[in-house]
Amino acid sequence: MIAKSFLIRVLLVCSIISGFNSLKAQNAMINITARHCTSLDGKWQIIIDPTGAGDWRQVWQERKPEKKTDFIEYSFDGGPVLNVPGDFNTQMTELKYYEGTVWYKKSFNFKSTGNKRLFLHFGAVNYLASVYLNGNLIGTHEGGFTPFHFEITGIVKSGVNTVIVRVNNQRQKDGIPGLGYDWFNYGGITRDVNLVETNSTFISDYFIQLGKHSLKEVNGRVKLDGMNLSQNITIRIPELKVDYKTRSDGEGLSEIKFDSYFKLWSPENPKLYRVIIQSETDTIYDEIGFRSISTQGPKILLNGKQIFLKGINIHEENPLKAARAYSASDALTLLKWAKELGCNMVRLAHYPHNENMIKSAEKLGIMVWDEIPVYQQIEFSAPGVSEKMDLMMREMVSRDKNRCGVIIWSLSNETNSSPERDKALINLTDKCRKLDSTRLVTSVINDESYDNNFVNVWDTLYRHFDIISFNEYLGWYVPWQGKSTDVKWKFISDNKPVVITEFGGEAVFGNNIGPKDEASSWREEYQEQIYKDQVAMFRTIPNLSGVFPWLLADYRSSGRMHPVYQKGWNRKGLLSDKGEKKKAWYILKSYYDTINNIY
Ligand code: GCB
Repeated sequence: MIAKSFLIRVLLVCSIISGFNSLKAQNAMINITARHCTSLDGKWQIIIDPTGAGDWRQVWQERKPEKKTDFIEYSFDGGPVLNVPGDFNTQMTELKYYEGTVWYKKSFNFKSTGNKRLFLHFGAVNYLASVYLNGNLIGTHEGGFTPFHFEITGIVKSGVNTVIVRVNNQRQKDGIPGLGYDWFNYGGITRDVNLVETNSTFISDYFIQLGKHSLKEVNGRVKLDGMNLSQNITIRIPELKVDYKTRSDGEGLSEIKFDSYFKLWSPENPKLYRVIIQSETDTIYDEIGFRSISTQGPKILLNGKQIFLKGINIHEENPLKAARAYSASDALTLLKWAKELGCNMVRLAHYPHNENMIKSAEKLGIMVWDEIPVYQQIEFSAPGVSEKMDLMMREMVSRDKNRCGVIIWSLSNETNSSPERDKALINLTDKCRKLDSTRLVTSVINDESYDNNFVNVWDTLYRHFDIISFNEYLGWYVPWQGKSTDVKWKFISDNKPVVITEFGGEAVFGNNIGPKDEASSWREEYQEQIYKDQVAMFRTIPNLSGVFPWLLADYRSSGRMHPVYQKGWNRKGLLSDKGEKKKAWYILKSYYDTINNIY
């Protein structure tokens, strides 16, 4: 008896696992802002499942007792509810540090409106998602920070439908990120859920941006999905009197190429145009900006003119709420701070943030560094890892490629040097360039050496990237070996722009106990001195084209365990968790105020 029930459980778990291989999310772009959507945000019922019992009890069947002798050892009814979007950890005290499975349930009413198609779209679920509709698995997705959807045309029924999602945020050795990372592992359905309705043939993808090195030629594409693939396609920009016409081929693909005199997007003039993309069976409205981004030897050029990236790193967390940031108002809280600091760019570390961040940054004139969570200890040679990296890159590019504010795709951060890593990242970089040849592509590395006040940025991987982007913690993890103004540098190439993507140190706002010049006092003065030294050092770096301090605000990270100073927070913020400005804030701000870009 025991053996039999064990076997049934094994079979069930196997069928769930094999589901992961066969029902992957469709990752073509569906631009939900431009479409007829029904939001499934709001209260979802949940079951917390720390042991995974829900898998073999088949929670997705949502069985109810039928006979007097029946009892079912789970139920959504009578249980807790959580808000979607939002992380689960900060919504219930018992989930504070939870890393495991939570089952989510939501019912919706559906009334068929003829010959339409319907998609179930998730902005992001951290980390594994298995999605069931009316008791059947419709698909799975791995990766916590990018959107995915499943078509449910024909499976959705008239009347009440039920979606159940198994969400699991357990760290995976072969996951992306892997087991260790320095941010809080917020789990759950963290971004919006929508039902997206389309016509039977619809515009499934479009890319409308200036071609590389051009200030007036749009070079893009439109893709249709459905049965009626060969159609007349029109791109209109009423403000510019653009009315471009073409036709899609038998595969539903059309190349887009036209000229216009654009007011180019820049931090000083973040101009967006209303663009209408039309086929015979579909119309999409978007707000699109036009700019060019390129490098010329050691310079970064925005619209053909040299620009210095006055950056700041940001995690997707609202420190004032100590929770995952997801809303437009969370985005504005963070981005207005960046603006106040004098930044023209944000590095959205270390994973694609929600679309509110990208869109608000673009409107505020802030350039964006978009990154996938290929972070530190990734198992590059483990089966499936390359495919996961590839998928995340595609999902990021697919979602953000029409956002001109995004100027850099970053494909990894601080991975350990090895032949497997090099092969995987070179491959990924090539694939990314094939998808989008218009932006800069890089990876962040920190394996430079530092001896006798001499920094050697040697990694040959940089040869494959558009910029040399590296992290250095001189004055914090690595003590200075001489005067900051005397640091000497050697780079693997003298003909590429150099960008420092992280530097900084920790300090507790308002702490005034202990010597000012000792790191272990966690005083603001120590962090302030790091910033003074770093700013002085920047003048020694040839081809420096931008800096990104680590980071805007203190953020939660369970590995930061000092009981007095950290309390589960990484304190390298220029702002405290209450939004108070530390002394180092003013050092950076006055440095940025002295840099006058033409823009
Ligand atoms: C780094 C990582 C960043 C960390 C930071 C730190 O190099 O890229 O994710 O959080 O250092 O605070 O140590």
